[in-house]
Amino acid sequence: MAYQEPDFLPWDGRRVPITFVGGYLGAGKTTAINEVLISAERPIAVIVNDAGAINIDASLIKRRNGDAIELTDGCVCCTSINDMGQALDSIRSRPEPPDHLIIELSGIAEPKNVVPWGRSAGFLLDGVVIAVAADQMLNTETPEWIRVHIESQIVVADLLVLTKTDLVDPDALTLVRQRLETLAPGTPIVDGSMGRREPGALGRFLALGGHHGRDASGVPGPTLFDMHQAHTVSVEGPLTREGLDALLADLPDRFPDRVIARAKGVIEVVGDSDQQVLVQVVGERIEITPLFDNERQPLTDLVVITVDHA
Ligand SMILES: Nc1nc2c(ncn2[C@@H]2O[C@H](COP(=O)(O)OP(=O)(O)OP(=O)(O)O)[C@@H](O)[C@H]2O)c(=O)[nH]1
Ligand SMILES: [Mg+2]
Ligand SMILES: [Zn+2]
Repeated sequence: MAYQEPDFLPWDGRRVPITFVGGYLGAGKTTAINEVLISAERPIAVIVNDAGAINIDASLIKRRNGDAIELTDGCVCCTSINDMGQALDSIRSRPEPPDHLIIELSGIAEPKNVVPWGRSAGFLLDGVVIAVAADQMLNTETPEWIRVHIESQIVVADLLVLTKTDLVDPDALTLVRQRLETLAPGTPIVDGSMGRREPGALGRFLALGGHHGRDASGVPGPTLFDMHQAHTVSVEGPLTREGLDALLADLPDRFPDRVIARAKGVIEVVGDSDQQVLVQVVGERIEITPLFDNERQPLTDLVVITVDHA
């Protein structure tokens, strides 16, 4: 049965502003949200939708903030719509409202499908932030249907956050900015990249002042969930660093007819000193980050999201 929204208003009619954060797989949504949480000095609730079977982003956010609700194994804009309703219900049933709610969408979500939730009982839509990875925009190998999807996310944005500008040269960056300006004329663009953040850029996440982004309903949306597949690659016991490198190097061979868009996991590496690492794969880039002892979290298998490049 479809989710039924309650018709009462909690909190004496006070409404909690919602910021949706979208952007393609691996664009840098969680990284930016964590940065916002670090600098915000008020209670912010977060809902994180991870398309794979394990919600690694939620644990990354809980490490910073503690107030994260997980929506795992599906996409809130299509396959897990009821889960979104239930997550909002659980916030709505709290005696005290949070000051703000940030909802990280899955990388394959069409933000225009979820924007109406921002207007449901007890909430108000503050706006839509879209993270855009500069290197992804310049990648000429991205299939057309993914490009169309990324562009339809950009169109609905109230704020565009450029990420990974550290990975591209200045001339290329100018091209990316021009492309964004053409797709979404007048939409503010800030550089939110690691190490290059414009002062105050991410603070704007919590002060968008309403949704003005274009309604993208005229843009045809492919059914993205069908084109992406989430897999779990089991990780047997702690690995040596060489074992981990080999596992990652062999990953593409496990999916012979598909291309890996994203993978992540928290894995124990044994060696001179045992350590947990966060493994992040975006396209061909692999990032392995050792976790400090106080960041230890439950180990996971590797969640891999592949796309059909045919
Ligand atoms: N060089 C560079 N790497 C970045 C930047 N922002 C994010 N990353 C890296 O990109 C990878 C993905 O970042 P996330 O923040 O997890 O991206 P996401 O959009 O939340 O990913 P999904 O939720 O899986 O779609 C991680 O390895 C980050 O460290 C940036 O500005 N520069
Ligand atoms: Mg994320
Ligand atoms: Zn969806």
